[in-house]
Amino acid sequence: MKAAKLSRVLVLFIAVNSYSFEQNLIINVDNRSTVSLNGKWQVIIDPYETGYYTYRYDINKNGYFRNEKARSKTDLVEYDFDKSETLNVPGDWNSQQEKLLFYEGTIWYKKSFDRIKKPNKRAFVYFGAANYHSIAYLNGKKLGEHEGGFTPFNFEITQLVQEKDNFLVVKVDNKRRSDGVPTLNTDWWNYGGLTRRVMLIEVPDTFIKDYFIQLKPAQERGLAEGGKGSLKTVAGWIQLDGKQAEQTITVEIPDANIGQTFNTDANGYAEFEFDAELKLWSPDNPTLYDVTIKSRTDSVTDSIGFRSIETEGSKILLNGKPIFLRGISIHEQAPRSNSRAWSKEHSEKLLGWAKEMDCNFVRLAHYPHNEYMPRTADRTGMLVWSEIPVYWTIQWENEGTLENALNQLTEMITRDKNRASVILWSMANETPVSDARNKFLSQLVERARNLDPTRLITAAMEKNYEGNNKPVINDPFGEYVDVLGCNEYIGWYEGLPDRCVLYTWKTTYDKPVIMSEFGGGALCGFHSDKHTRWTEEYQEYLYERQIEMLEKIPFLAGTSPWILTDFMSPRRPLPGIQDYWNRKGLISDKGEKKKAFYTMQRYYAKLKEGKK
Ligand code: GCB
Repeated sequence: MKAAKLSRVLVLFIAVNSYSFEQNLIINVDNRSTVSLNGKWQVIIDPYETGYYTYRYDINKNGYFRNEKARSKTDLVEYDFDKSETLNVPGDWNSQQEKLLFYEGTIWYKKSFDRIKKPNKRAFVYFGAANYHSIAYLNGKKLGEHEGGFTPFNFEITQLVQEKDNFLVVKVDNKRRSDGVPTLNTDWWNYGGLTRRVMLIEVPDTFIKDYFIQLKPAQERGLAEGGKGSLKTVAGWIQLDGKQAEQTITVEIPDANIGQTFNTDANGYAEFEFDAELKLWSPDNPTLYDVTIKSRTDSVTDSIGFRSIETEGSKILLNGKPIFLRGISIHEQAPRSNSRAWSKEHSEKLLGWAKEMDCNFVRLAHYPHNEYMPRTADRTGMLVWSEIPVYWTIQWENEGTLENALNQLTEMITRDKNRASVILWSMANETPVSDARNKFLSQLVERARNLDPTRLITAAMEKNYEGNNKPVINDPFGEYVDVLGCNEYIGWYEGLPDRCVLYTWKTTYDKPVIMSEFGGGALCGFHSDKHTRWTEEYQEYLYERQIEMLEKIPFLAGTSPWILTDFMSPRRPLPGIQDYWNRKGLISDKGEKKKAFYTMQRYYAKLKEGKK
């Protein structure tokens, strides 16, 4: 696997060249030896960053990270974590205190802990995500920084951690930035804080840090005559971290009678390939195998499904057979809550609702969701589109912005590349066409293909017009992707629902198209005639008309309407209707299903029966 090797080189390259981006991500943290640091953390709200800058706006060497205390009655210390209020971790701060609902700035978090030291073990602190920029310190020493609010990162603390009275301080800043990813403008709540779990991970001196185990990608299997090549070859690589780089590794899949041995090289890296008789993973049969990787010093088990995903003309093929993606878009909004989702229960509820609608596919918008989502999708049988927040008007010509986007992409793929559910990596959403944007996005595609040659690449794009009622999908970025996503709001931002049926769609690409967004707003419980905006009847009518239109698009390979549930957005102030919620959910913020939910459910039931 040449591509995998290249990716490893790329990852190492970033690690040495970029101070602020931590690339030594440990994967599959659920199956490691860990200690949770979740729970109450002491916090200091610091809108002026007094704990970081001096009054001359230099970085303060005596910042809050030192966790100082006044030790005598004459001492002047103007903060005290231990007398400060607390916030729950994981959790956004906005939904935990009314005064923080609209807060955008810095909050300092502190957690104290003891740790029993064990010989020959290394320790890491792992953050599931922190939005947006964070700096972590242990016992007064800086561990590192991280930018990007939706991907995990970890820092090694082996040398710094003590048996007693450790204090971990994290400065989290969710100020929006014009050069950020996303940039200043989004249609979702800018939830700040340690939004996902935090834990200590304990590993042996030399440990299995990362691995990639999937069916060999289509292009490498080759097209066997009359078919799509063998679906029996497993291929991948393993990366050790530590001094004992050269080791013998075993990959075991007991339920498939597999036990294969390989040797890692002087960099702790091994590629492998072997044949196996496997029950293929699919939404109808989400078979997962326990895969155990053993080295002399470490052992880690994962639950992995095996399936292929490829395209042929305008069709998407799962395990060599055409599949229509009956999808729904989902934001990481916790069910029946004004907070960001983070737990296994949240993911089970959200994906459970999608199942109830007869979906086999979800678009996880507009950023990588917490790891429970793809894990739950793996278990319950749901195909996944996963994307990075390259949204709307990113600074296309800014090298730092590109580096940041590449890094978020790398972290997303690193974490989820062994999830059978994930079939599509999406590079961007509704970005305005320009040469600079095409160049930026094509570099993301190159990185994604290098890191993961097994999945399809997509992006949610916009349509153009070739004449009256003649939309055409011809975004030049379409050249680079395998599957075209198209967002359209006919009947909501563009005319009234009846307009849909006049449209004849065209594409300039012989590639599958997913209608990655369509929809309209409705306040649950607001009823009137179907021409009254914001009613459930209007939304239902819009969906009916959309479906009529979609059924006539020959190259359509899937749909993921906007959106499963209402979600919070500062761009949606209309009193009595929105109250800072985007109301395009098919399910309300209270968990009630709107009429259009059932419209989609009926459509998908029909498609499923027809096995389109
Ligand atoms: C879009 C965006 C999505 C918005 C949605 C809307 O096109 O991709 O992020 O939330 O429209 O509701 O307007």
